[in-house]
Amino acid sequence: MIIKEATFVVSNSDYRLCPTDGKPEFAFIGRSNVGKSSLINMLTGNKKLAKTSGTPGKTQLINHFEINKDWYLVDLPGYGFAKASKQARVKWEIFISEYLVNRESLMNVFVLIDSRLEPQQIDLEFMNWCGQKQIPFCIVFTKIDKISSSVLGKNLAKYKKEMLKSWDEIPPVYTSSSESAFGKEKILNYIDLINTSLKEVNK
Ligand SMILES: Nc1nc2c(ncn2[C@@H]2O[C@H](COP(=O)(O)OP(=O)(O)O)[C@@H](O)[C@H]2O)c(=O)[nH]1
Ligand SMILES: [Mg+2]
Repeated sequence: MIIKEATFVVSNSDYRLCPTDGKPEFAFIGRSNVGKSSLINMLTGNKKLAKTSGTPGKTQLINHFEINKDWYLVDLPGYGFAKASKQARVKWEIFISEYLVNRESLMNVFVLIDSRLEPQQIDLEFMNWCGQKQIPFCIVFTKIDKISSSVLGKNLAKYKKEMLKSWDEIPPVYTSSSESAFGKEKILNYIDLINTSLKEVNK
């Protein structure tokens, strides 16, 4: 799939105020600084679309980007940044969980995980929560340009082992680099597959 057009539409903290045209959407979530905004920019080939930052916790809202006038990419605020107050964290949990649970046009969540790290409790807990709520998700291991392929292989194996403690099956797994655009085609193909099957169903 080729992205010809990517436009910022709206930012807000209430899923009820998100676009109401029912076009399918795909959201990106993960720890603050994991590379969500960079991945959206890499996928769309527009470095300025989603604001990226060296300072964790900058994206505080649900941001909708319309793609090819046909579907949405959604940039979500990051979880788990140490500097946020408990109050801010609770507020985050409420509006994001409301969005994830209630948003009917949400087709898939891409859970981003820093490929350099050992399995993190917060990511495992979030994925378990998605499982409980029956929210479909894939994993994207980000920033693979920063490690060797052998370390990447080891880290992926550790993650899979950890996940198999609570899951019968591992969800689809992708690896990405926003620097080299590695992973772009596979991730876009996955989105395209879902969009195409939706169109078949709605014919
Ligand atoms: N080397 C490298 N740096 C990345 C990659 N993705 C993101 N970054 C950097 O990581 C930092 C956080 O990225 P950002 O997209 O703002 O993360 P977000 O908070 O999850 O949206 C920025 O300094 C990015 O340039 C990647 O694939 N490779
Ligand atoms: Mg961001």
